[in-house]
Amino acid sequence: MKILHTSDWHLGHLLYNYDRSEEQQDFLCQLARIVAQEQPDVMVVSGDVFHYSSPSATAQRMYTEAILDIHQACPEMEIVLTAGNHDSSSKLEVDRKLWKHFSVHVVGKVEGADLGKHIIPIKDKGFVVAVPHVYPQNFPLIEENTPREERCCVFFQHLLNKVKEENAAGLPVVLMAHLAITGSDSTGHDEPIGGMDFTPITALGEGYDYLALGHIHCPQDIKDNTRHARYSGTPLPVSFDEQYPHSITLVEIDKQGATPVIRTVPIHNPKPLIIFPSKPTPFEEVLKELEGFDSDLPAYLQINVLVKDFLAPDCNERISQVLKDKRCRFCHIKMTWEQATICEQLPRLSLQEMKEISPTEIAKLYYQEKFGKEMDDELCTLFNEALALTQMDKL
Ligand SMILES: [Mn+2]
Repeated sequence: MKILHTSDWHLGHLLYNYDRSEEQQDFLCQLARIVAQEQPDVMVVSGDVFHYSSPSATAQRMYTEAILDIHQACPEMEIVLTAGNHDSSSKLEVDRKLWKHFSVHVVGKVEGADLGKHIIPIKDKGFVVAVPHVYPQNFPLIEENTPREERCCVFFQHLLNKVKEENAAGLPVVLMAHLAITGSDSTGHDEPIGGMDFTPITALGEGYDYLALGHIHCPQDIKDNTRHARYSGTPLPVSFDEQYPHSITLVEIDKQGATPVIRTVPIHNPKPLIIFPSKPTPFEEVLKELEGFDSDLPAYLQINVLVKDFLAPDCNERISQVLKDKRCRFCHIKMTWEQATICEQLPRLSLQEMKEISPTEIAKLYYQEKFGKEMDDELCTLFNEALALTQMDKL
């Protein structure tokens, strides 16, 4: 079985309010060309098809037309799409029945009553077990009295047991999931408040030949002695932190139990996300260097500024002025302080120590760190007055 594995398209994503349909459309065309050339048996999209749970009409049209084009590029190929945490699981399923006519299987929701929808036979080649994103507390109850924290594990193993019954011929099995696996590299990833939930790979059960993962944007193989798992990563960067090559993954599995042969096909981004300059640089120098920036490159720019005391209030306009005849787009300024700030210093204090010193002491520490001298009496008095006012508010 030959599998094209991709995920995290984030269609409709706006980067600092800039519309990205052009490069997203470009990626989808590249994908259709890869499909035409490779003729896979199945294409799996492991979640985060859209960036917003209510995608714009443009994003939805782009999706529909692209899936039809991809289907045309290889009519024999099955397509399996699952919902990620960014997608609306029910909206993705709206056209579920319609898509079946084009060999497209959309799995948005997990419902305890219909487990059959997660198991998709790929002609006489193999099986795909498609699991969309599910919050750990929301896995359905399969066996009576299963504690909540074990329901994920029971659910995955139940599906894999079910596929085993159907798979008398011993064909390869691909499992799809959209979650963060313990031990995966999530550097630069947007973490939700309260941190990311990590699931050990063992919780996803046994009985598959390849685990096609989505959610983590950095492409990577998951190291495990007995299992073969991979994040295909984003085909296009979603943030400036994704400074690594982007690709889709092709997997070939001869037979059940065989080691999958994995390779990647790079995706070219016509509008790269560039951190400029590569190292934090004082603002006036940045402006000079920007003058020499390639006028024809339609890149998005994060401006990397080294700040001594403060940034002038007109710095955004001055950058825009320098870039006005160029094709690149200014997104934002990333500031790096020349001196370590209190944020880097204070973690040395434990929570208990923080509680024991007064707000004025913390302010003095901050001032000392930031400006390299002691806070003067006048500033101390002002600070105490402001503090007294906020405390009166609390009463
Ligand atoms: Mn994602």
